[in-house]
Amino acid sequence: MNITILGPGAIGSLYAYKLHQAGHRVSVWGRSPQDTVVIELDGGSAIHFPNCDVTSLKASDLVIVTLKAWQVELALKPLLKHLNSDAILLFLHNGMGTVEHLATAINHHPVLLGTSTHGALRLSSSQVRHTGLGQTFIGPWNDKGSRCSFIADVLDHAFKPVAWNSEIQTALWSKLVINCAINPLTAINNCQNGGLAHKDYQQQIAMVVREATECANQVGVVLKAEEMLDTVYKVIHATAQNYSSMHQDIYNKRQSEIDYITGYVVSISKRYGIAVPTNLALYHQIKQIESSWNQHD
Ligand code: KPL
Repeated sequence: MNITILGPGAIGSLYAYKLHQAGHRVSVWGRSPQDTVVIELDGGSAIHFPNCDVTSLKASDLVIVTLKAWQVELALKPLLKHLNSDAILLFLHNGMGTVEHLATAINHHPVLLGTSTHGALRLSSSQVRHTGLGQTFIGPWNDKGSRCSFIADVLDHAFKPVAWNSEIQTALWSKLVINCAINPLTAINNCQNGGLAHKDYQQQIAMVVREATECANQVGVVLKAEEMLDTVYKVIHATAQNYSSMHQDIYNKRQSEIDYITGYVVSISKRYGIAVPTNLALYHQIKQIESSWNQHD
């Protein structure tokens, strides 16, 4: 397939590399001013990808959006005019709430949403390390998307395990709860995901999970708090060496995805009148860190 990765950060680079290795024609669309982006995964050989190449974009059968949630709307809108109307859009980023903003602009495309628990770390402008083996679920956002389950097989062949999930909202909420529990805490406490296994965080993690799960239940997504807590600890252990994406953003003083992770839960809690004090406190802590840069830099 002709595939464009919009946002070749750590996770985007991982997919670009694996899809290229599986024989697809992959290009990337990133911020680099160069015509080519070089990616080396886990010390393997360097692969050169065309970057910001309109001809490749026009030929794309599949566009995988791996941007930060807050970048999606601004970056994707100007590119839509180049895409064939059959081009499949797969949104594969942390957090929720982005696609709703683009609904009218993208609804004529088959649209898929996905979620992944892989961990990846960018070591330099070209080197990427796969730090945590995870799994990917993709599923339909619209009717045209529901006819594209073959994309799960394509991705699974390149980068196992990928599964089709027609109830993708449940998978997205499940990932959202995981991110609400791990991301702000690792960023605030400057630790790897594994650091959260310490008993000091036990109560806070349990509260975050309980509150976020209640919000999911209110919007009709059935998740059980106890099962979610179990899953959160599994991810903490499986990605113990990983620095969460929010840790990496805050550490490097880059805008985080807090508005689309904890902020999304807070917005749902307001809509339904649910108390989410632990999530709200973490939300404000991250916002405070972010605004402190603007004041001092
Ligand atoms: O999604 C992640 C992230 O860092 O954003 C997890 C699963 C927590 C892995 O680090």
